[in-house]
Amino acid sequence: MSERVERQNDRSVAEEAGSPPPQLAARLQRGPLHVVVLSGAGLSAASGLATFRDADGHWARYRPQDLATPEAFATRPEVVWGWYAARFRAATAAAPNAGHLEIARWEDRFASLTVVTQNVDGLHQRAGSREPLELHGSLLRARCTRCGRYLAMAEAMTCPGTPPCCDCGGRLRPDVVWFGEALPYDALARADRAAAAADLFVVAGTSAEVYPAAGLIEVAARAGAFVVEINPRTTPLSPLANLRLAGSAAEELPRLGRWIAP
Ligand code: BV8
Ligand code: ZN
Repeated sequence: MSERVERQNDRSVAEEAGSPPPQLAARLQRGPLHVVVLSGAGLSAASGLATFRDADGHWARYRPQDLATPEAFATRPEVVWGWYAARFRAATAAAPNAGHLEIARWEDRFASLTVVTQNVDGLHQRAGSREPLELHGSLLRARCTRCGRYLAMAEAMTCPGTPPCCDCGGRLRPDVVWFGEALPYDALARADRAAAAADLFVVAGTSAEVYPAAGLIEVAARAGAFVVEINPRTTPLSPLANLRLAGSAAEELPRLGRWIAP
């Protein structure tokens, strides 16, 4: 395994001039890359959307078990629905930032690019990423707990009741994955395969605390991928990073892009 490079903000003169750190340069010389990006709430912070575990994040104000579990929805459906409806309005009012746009620019620039996200805000799609794997579902969709029908969140919010009801009388819920719920099988299987085959694995804006999503970083590192972590703070999986860019994803992703997809 190549040596770990712990980097804070010490930008060498070469880097400032635009050339990549030596370990990354060596990897880039090996030829076409299979690239995987794993994003978390920190990527959308620069778009004005709250993260979960930062000091000003959702979990600083609420307990996850009160809002992001099936039990919470069963006992206080109107509170859970209200929280997701507010986050849906915030997400639709937000705009993709330079980090989302940079990742979208990487489409068709590598042997393969797999965008995997824990985010449910839909900003990758709006930035132009063709098919992000949404491991935790999407705020932009609702589904019926009785007949399983899917509908756009915007439409669901016009249905009667709080939470709104489906035509069949069933209760509608946000189409997101709560704690204790299984991730979508196909998205997770594709993400796992991509991580195991990755040459370059870019982790942007995640605390790496939620599994099985965070486990993808371990899969990639074990398979020999060059791991780049973009986060102003270290995480439990920082030791697996070959390169850490300690800053905002909105700035560090374009900087990384100048090195890997000039
Ligand atoms: C499951 C709903 C099984 C959607 C969320 C193994 C070990 C330990 C625990 C478990 C395990 N396996 C399963 C578990 C239990 C649990 C879990 O992981 N618990 C943890 C907390 C201990 N996992 C589950 O329950 C999962 N389900 O495994 O089911 C199963 C199998 C079969 C059948 C039945 C069941 C489900 C996990 C999904 C839960 N849903 N939310 C929503 O409302 O959004 S979790 C929530 O956390 C969000 O989805 C979010 O995406 C996710 C991860 O958070 P992050 O995105 O990382 O955000 P966070 O705030 O934490 O961090 C932000 C980071 O950004 C910070 O590091 C910060 O420094 C950085 N940052 C800030 N600003 C910037 C920045 N970075 C860059 N630029 C910036 N500007
Ligand atoms: Zn229904």
